[in-house]
Amino acid sequence: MDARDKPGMTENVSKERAMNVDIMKVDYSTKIPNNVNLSEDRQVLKALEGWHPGYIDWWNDMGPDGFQQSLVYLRTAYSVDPRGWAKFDYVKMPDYRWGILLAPQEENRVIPFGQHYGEPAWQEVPGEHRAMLRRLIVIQGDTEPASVEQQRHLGKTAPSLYDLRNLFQVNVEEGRHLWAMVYLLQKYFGRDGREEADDLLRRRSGDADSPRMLGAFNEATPDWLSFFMFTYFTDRDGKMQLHSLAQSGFDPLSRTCRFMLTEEAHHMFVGETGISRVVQRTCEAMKAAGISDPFDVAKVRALGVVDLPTIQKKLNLHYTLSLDLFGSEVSTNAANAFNAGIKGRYHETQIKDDHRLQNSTYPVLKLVNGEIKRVDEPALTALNMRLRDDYTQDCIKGLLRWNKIISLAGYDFKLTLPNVAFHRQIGEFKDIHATPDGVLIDEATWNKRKSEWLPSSDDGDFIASLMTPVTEIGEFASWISPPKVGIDNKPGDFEYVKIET
Ligand code: BYC
Repeated sequence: MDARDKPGMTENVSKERAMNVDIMKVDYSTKIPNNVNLSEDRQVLKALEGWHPGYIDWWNDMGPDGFQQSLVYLRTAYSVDPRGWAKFDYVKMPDYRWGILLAPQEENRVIPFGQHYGEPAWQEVPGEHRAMLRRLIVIQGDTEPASVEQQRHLGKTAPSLYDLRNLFQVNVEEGRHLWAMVYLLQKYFGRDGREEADDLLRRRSGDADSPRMLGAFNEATPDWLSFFMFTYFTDRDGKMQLHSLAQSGFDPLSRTCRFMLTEEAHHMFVGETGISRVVQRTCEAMKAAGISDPFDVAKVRALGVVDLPTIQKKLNLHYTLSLDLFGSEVSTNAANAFNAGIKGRYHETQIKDDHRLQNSTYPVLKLVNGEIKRVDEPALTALNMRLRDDYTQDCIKGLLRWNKIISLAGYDFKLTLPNVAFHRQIGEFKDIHATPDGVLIDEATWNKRKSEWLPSSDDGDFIASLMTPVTEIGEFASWISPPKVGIDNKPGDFEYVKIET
């Protein structure tokens, strides 16, 4: 069906879209919108059309629980021009135009790192790196539907229509990111790729027999505070990994990831502003009630807001689950992917070095004689650690904003990132226990004290008790402030989701 047949697609939108078809070649005339000339690529079109019904079945089974017939004010990508690429309109989620959109091809692009440094970027899969490339694309693809599965029940407890809409926006775009990886698998990896694409619809987050591939994507997202933490911390791992893959010598992967990053920014915005709004509301409620001690958890909770120590515990959990997503600090997989020209560093082209890393070192945090120390390792094998360090730097920005809200409210409380040795399941610190300050402790102490640092079941029960849905237009739950600005600059009383009755 043509996009213009969709409800609310105005003539202006169609005209603008037509112009962009010229510039950026986005074709909405096929069932699968795309800017990769799918209508000329019969074999891939057939493979994707064959995969489509399974995707829709997956969406119906594992996508948002309920609300499938509601009209949601969603943005849809109509172009890949960073200056203007999306249009907002009411769409029923199953009618969302999931498409294949690659950033424009850079003329004469060369491989920016590794043993092929300076050679022309590949437009086809290099035979010797096929298996490695496929594995990374499959891992990337696997995370996208996993997050939708993790979040599927959250619509039932949304704190407002604004938040409900943001959840669904994130969900449909993660679905599109799955399409992006499936396109690469089906176009460039033949039969293996088609099988992998089918398996992406078969695995399920948290399933005992067929789980998703990476740890954090099998964890529950039990409530909206977790959702905001996930979109802040785990989507930010997505940002870092997509940046690294956007450097890839395999040009179609690079172009796909570049466009995905455009969409990803909103997901992290949802997380950052979501946590800001929770912190803001808590501080306002404490102030209004004359509470001067933010650690007086019982008194704060009685106000119907989330106390700051519990916010810290949630942060500890989601940050450390996300750190695990970077793999081991010292990794030959990472070195091989870099050498091969498949996966680069964050902002690779802006780094001033030889981009081959044959002789350089990088300081890695390791356990040496029972102490956490920085040890120089070959930079090539330390690439996961380096990316994780870049990630931590990026995470800190949000904490500065949240802490500013707390200090402006007059409270002596600081949210902090825990030490990287705390609560780890992957890498150098997976077999030890440490406090959030990085002090090594034995198992008995860990078991006794862990509920001081990570959400306990009581904390979970309290947060769950706050999660009553608010669906009145312009209203918000007691535990979260309204946003400063609306989506697409809409006013506070805008009906972001027209819930079917
Ligand atoms: N859980 O050498 P190692 C996103 C495995 S998020 C389970 O230490 P490597 C998104 C590893 O696979 C971004 N297994 O690490 C966010 C390997 O297994 P094999 C997703 C793990 O390979 C929110 C073994 O341990 N994209 O987009 O250098 C919403 C030894 O591995 C884990 C990517 O991750 C784990 N946490 O790096 C929606 C990019 N960590 O091969 C979406 C693609 C490691 O021995 N993936 N293992 O069986 C990669 O670049 C790499 O695979 C990793 C691991 C960074 C994940």
